Amino acid sequence: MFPFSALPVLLLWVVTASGSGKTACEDAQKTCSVITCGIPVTNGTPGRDGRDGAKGEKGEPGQGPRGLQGPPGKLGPPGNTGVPGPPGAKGQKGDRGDSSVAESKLANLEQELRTLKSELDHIKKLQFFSLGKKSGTKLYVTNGEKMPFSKVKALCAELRAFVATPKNAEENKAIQNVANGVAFLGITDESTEGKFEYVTGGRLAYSNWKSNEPNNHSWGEDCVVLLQDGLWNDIACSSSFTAVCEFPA
Ligand code: FUC
Ligand code: CA
Repeated sequence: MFPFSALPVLLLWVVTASGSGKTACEDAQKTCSVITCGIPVTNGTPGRDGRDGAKGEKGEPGQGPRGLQGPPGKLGPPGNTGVPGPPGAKGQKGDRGDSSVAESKLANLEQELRTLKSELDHIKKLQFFSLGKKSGTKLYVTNGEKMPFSKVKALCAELRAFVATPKNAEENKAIQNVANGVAFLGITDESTEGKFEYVTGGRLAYSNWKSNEPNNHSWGEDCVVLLQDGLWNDIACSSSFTAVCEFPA
């Protein structure tokens, strides 16, 4: 049994005898606010692993040898259409083909057409001369035949002409000279009795009625004839008189 006065010595012994325990206690005093220093004990089992820390920054590329090249990737989508290329070089001259034969035939036809036009023009001049046709005046033609008015109209139409129709005294005289007899004129009142009009349409611009004509004798005179003296008389369209056709100036 130790006396109370011996207690401080005993504590000092315990502290000096601990060795490494004294050092661990002093280290702990640097970080902990309350440390109970005592006799060192055996370490316990390690605690559980802590949670994963935050992800670190990407490291520098490694220094090791480069790996083998991987397999080729998938085929990509088609690209856009490119701009047109420059025109190719001019080809060689082709063989003499059908088109040149056709062109040759066309040239011959064109020459033939020029010849025909020239001949037609010559024939027209001869005919106009023989008929006494003057430039700028209508041409009146007859075959000397007598026929009803409907036939005169049909005959002139067939010749691409009209029934002779004087629009002034000069034309009236020209028809008179050609007809050499009584000739139908292209004038009737078939549409409205008493109202004489051109067969081609329109009211009369000129007339040369014989005195007391038109009289619509026997109530059936819708056509007009040019008498030998140049005067006009209304007459039945069914009667036959000389056919005179008129061609434009
Ligand atoms: C006159 C004419 C008639 C017919 C008759 C014979 O009366 O007006 O149109 O020509 O003569
Ligand atoms: Ca009459």
